[in-house]
Amino acid sequence: MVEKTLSLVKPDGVAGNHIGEILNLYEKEGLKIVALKMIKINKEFARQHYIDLKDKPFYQELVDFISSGPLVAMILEGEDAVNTVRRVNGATDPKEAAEGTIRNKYAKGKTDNTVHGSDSVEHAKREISMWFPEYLDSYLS
Ligand code: IDP
Ligand code: MG
Repeated sequence: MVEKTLSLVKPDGVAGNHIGEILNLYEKEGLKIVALKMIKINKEFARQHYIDLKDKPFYQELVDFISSGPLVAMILEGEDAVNTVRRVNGATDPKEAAEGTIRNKYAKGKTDNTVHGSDSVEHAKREISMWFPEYLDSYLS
């Protein structure tokens, strides 16, 4: 199935100069970058993005981190895009991330783990509509 998914290069990935390498890894997997922007989000937007994790002990730390500096948001499109991005990103904890994955290469910690990828097609739709409302009509129709 051709799908769309949302990926973020988190503030640590931007600060570490890894944007180009990360885009390259996605493109080499055959994923198409169909929307792309750099922004710094506020805490309210961060809380909404991670609303499903609101009861986790690390929620506040996560909200503070993801809103701490500029990040790169993109919509990626391709066959099995949701799972492809999550495979290329690697496990949440960089210590458990497989060799060659983005988190294995660049992530320093469990919170500052360099990238985000939507975890399902349903969540991807929600996240794309949040992060790219300006593309909603053309990309989700
Ligand atoms: P995912 O990004 O691999 O889908 P989730 O469980 O959805 O992982 O968690 C969202 C984000 O919250 C992670 O990418 C990471 O930044 C942060 N996070 C997850 N688990 C922990 C933890 O145990 N401690 C601190 N931060 C965490
Ligand atoms: Mg997740």
